[in-house]
Amino acid sequence: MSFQELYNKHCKQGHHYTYGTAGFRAHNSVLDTVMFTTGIVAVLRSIYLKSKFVGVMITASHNPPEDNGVKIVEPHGEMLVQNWEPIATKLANSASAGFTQLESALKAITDELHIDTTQLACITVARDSRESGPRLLAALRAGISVFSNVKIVDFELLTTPQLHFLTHTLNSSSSPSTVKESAYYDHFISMWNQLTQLHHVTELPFHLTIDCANGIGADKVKELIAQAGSVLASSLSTVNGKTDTFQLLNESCGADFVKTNQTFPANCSPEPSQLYCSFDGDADRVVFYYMDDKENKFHLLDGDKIATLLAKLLADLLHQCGLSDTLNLGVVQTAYANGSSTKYISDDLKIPVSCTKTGVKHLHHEAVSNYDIGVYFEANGHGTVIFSSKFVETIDIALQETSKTNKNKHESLLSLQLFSQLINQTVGDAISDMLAVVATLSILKLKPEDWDQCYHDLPNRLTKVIVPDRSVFVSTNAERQLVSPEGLQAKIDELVAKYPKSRSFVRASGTEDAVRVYAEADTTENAIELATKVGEQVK
Ligand code: NG1
Ligand code: ZN
Repeated sequence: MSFQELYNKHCKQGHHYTYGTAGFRAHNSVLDTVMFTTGIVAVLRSIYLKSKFVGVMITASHNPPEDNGVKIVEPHGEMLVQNWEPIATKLANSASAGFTQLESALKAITDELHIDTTQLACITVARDSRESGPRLLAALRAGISVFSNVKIVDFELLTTPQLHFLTHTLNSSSSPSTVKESAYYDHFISMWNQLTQLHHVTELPFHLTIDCANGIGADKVKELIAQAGSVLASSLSTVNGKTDTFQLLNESCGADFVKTNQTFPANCSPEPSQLYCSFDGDADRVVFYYMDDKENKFHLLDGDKIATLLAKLLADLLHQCGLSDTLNLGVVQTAYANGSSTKYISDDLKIPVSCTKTGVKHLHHEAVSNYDIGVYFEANGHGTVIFSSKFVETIDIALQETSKTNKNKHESLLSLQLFSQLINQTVGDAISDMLAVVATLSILKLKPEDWDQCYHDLPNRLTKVIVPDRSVFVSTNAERQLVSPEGLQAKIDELVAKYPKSRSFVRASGTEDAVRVYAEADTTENAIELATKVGEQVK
């Protein structure tokens, strides 16, 4: 089919698209056009990067089943570089205006970037379990097929982090044609086995129930458990794994539901002191929780608790190797991190902590720029740990120099090395993060209550306000202060001053047409009152 025929078949006019925090996301019915143009963008990006594999993931993560979305993955697994986001937006909105507009926008871009569209493009694609996935994938593939010299690796159903990992693996491999989905399981199971064997972990200190949000993570984590062997198979089980009942996706379950409602998901019968976790719809986020044995209350162990647990283990290991002054470790958070966690990291762990704008691409960037070991998590459970090339070289050299007679140091060095591989460094990954947390708790022999003891969350409230135009809410200082609308920040400051230990901020969501209000304070009543009063100022 010609370019125009493909366009006519898949594109509709009239919708306005924006590349948001997590790519394009909307109701599936308006997404065919943007799938088509995202296919084109991926091809251009691959050619621009000298035929490296560029990934395209079709998912709407924690959003409702009828939504969908698409995001582009860079060759080494990062999110699309920010200066290409306007290109993606431009092509989508040109296509939405008409074929001629799309054609001329494409020409303007290829001319400006000197992209020869006859060169080879290499693309990986995958989708989550949504009903609209196959149709949208067809639109995406049509966009890709506008170009004749393309190699596509279609992984079909994957979690988002699997696609990031496999895209990176393909680009690093000398024989890309041999890279299959199994490379993901082989890698993480091998690291898990080596790390836990080194620490003589023969059983977990709890049973872990995984709520899979009825999403693609269910099939993939089951596959991993089945292949992993007895320690995991005997201590892990899954609920909410109905991937093929589309309307159940994220319904009363999943990481977003648990974090927002601070309660157990559907189909989970909690037992005291056992551990639970929830993935989101595309398994790039995870939060943990448990029920205590005294009051049978729900306790959330969110992204902040994950970050502190991992940062503490890594700091201890660095100390045991005598490398605390050589390799710098830091934690990156957003304004949504609970104030108690920030205080605990800096005052008790004495680890530097920085704050960035919402969206993992910002946290990732900050971690790469500042730290040899950068632990970054959003409070909602989206995050990972990244390790610099200096870290890799330093550990390699130290391992060679440390004779096995210094057994403790050798073990700590090896633990650091294995840990850096057990974490999916390309992007936050519910499965890999879960393995890292479970390994840490098993090595340190911690029960859920022990993990929870490190600090106590300040009571907090996150609400959403629908406004006529969220673009007027412009913030600064890592989104903690508003510069517009004029005068609003002063009113927020006035309200905050009235409550002990309080903090509140307002920002426009990057994924929903709404403004978010966050407040924390000394008591739950005060946090709710503060969020309500700030919310009233926003309307
Ligand atoms: P927005 O809608 O910009 O607040 C939400 C989450 C982010 C991130 C993105 C991407 C909160 C408060 N915000 O962003 O942390 O996960 O979605 O999915 O949780
Ligand atoms: Zn997600």
